[in-house]
Amino acid sequence: MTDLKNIAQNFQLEAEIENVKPLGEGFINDTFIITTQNNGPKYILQRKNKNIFSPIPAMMENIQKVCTHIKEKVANVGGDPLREAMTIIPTKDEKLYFLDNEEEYWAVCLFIEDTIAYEAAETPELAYAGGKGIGKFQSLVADLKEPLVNILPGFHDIRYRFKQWDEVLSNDPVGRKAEVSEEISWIESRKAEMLAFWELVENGEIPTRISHNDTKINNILFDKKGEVLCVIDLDTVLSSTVLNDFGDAMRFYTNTGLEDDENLDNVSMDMAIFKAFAKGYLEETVSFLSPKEIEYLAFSARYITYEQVLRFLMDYIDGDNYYKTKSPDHNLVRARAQYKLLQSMEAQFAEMENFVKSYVAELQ
Ligand code: GN1
Ligand code: MG
Repeated sequence: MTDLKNIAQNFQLEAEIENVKPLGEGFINDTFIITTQNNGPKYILQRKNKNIFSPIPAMMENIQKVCTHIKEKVANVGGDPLREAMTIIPTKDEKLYFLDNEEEYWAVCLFIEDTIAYEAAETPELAYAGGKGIGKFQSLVADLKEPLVNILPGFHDIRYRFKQWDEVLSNDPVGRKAEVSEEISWIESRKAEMLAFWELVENGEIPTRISHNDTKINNILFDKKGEVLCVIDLDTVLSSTVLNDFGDAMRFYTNTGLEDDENLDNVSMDMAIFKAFAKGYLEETVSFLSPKEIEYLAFSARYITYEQVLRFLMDYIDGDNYYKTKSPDHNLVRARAQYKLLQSMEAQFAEMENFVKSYVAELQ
């Protein structure tokens, strides 16, 4: 058993450690909360998943660049850089991570008090605030000139995902392929339209900008007034298209069921949530988005949801090597639920597109 307190001791904490306990249910990293004595500051400790993010030191540099940039901008307008941006706590020897004896990487950031992290966008008001939060994040980093290292090659790149997909299907390492032929056809039948979208990113018609790439609602912290205070979980900050962020948020916010709902009747896309998030997002971003980005905003929800069906299904066929799972068919359950959501988006696509168009016209 890893001695978490011992790991935590290596960082520049401002008070004596009281306790280190597990926090949340991320699919990739292991997360803990550090409390300190006499009600001192709290911290988040994470074991970063080196099988996914590589190399971790470069990832931590990326995060630090983004945080430093946001802090400067927040300070310039009289905000609180310790609450409105993540603060990385370095190790006692001034590194952004600690490498333990088992070659595992650990990082610490300051826990921001008096905030709320939601697990679902329960109301349009919350979705509107979330849209503003993601839009504001993108506008804050839009002028960050320092390049980020691409520590996740091909992350939201469907051409790359198809390469992985073809390999996994041809290897069929645990013999699951035959039982999911229908699910495989969901992916195959939509390949062309997804590649056509990604080609616009590849040929620069859709520009590359700094994006977050994992915009689930629990990756932003709200203050007690219901406004977004700070965007967290910056492991996936990359230069890619900002449409990833809009699409991934829609995949998560608009779902009337759970990401892994076993009852597919629960799952559909909630149009009121779509509109509310889109409003908030566009109000913050319309000034810098290009016409092509706006044109493909609604499609990005389908793109990322499709990609997620593919990634869950591919991990199932591969024998569950990527995502943490709670049962042998968990990835398959997730893939089916995400597919139901995708179908609901496809059925409502015209209305999604029309809404974006008309709201942009209103703002301009
Ligand atoms: C992973 O770790 P978590 O839950 O924030 C994944 C996202 C997926 C998401 C599915 C690095 O995010 O891409 O959309 O699960 N992150 C990585 O819920 O693969
Ligand atoms: Mg995350």
